[in-house]
Amino acid sequence: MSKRPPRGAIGRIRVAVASALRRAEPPPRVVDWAIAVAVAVEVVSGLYSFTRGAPSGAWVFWLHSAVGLTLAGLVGFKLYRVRRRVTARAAWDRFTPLSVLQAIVTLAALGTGVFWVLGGNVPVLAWTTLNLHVGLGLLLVPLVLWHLRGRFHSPRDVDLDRRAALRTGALLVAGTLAWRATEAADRTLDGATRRFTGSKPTGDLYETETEGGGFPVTSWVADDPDPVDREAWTLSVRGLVEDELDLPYDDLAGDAPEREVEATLDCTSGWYTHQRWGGVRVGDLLDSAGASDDARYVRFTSVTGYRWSLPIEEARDALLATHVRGEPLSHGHGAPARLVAPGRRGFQWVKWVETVEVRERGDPMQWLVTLISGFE
Ligand SMILES: Nc1nc2c(c(=O)[nH]1)N[C@H]1C(S)=C(S)[C@@H](COP(=O)(O)O)O[C@H]1N2
Ligand SMILES: [Mo]
Repeated sequence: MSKRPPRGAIGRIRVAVASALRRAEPPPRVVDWAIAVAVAVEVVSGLYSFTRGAPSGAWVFWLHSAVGLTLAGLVGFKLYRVRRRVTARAAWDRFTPLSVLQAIVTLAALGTGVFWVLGGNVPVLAWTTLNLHVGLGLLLVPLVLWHLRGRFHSPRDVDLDRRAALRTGALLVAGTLAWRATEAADRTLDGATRRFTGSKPTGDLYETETEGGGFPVTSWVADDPDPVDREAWTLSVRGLVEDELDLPYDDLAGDAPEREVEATLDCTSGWYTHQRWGGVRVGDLLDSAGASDDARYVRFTSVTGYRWSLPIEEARDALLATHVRGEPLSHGHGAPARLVAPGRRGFQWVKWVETVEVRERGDPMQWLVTLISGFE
């Protein structure tokens, strides 16, 4: 190949950019390992973020954004480095198709994340772009593991000297600055209506699916019971209590709810709604039943089996809601009663609650049960 001297201003800029990029690029194996680590951080922080609904958890979302944009830079370097191995068919080996697929999924995961943050949403069937982002991110786990099987270099071979470490650190700084820039861009484009969780206010997200209080009815996967008959239903309070209770609807709600609270329902599909909820304070229920001193957790179980548990102090302040905006709950929103757990994400707000159980331990199986609830 012959190298011609660059001509004109554009040529000179191109050369300057190329040489700056060359100076910024960490060594290949450092890039590869940094990608693996960044993907791991993204998957863990992304999943962990599902459990953060109060502003004290905002750092998880910041970390996820900054590392995500750093990953974009790393992937850029990597794709540039291997471009010839992909474009020349003769250079393909049996792992190349998988690598190409991995590159596509990675770019799609990053792209949907950034698109969402900038206010975009193109729903596909029941999926928001945020759901799609989560799905693509999770798909990366098996792909990266498989890729490591085919292209593994021991971390001991990684030439992470001072300079490589500085370059990698500089990329992280660039990723963080890029994240600040997307936040600023979002404020101008979208008026910063997103919560720190990334969720957007409802109304326009799912115009067709609103019912009752004017916010979406969302059920996790296949949980879709028949309407619960208020007259036949009772709320059972069980477990570590002096007196087990079976409360009919009228004892719970009477003519008007005992207590009203304002709380934000924030679904991991990416929407939130701030509502006034009416019902009974769970602490009052526990006091009527006489919760034991050994009690540490309270578990709320739906007629469908879907369930969640909260540490007892938090549970006491939660609400078993029968009303929203002064109206009895609609079926879709969990009538006769649903959990309102301020500071928790929507999937933890169990609908159609029929049992409240006072327990000594938490319930690790609840994670699995919520995922598969409704598939019988
Ligand atoms: N029993 C049961 N409770 C549930 C769900 C479910 O599928 N089954 N979905 C959860 C999810 S993911 C969310 S976001 C909220 C949605 O509440 P809404 O339908 O009133 O908006 O309910 C939660 N409670
Ligand atoms: Mo949700």
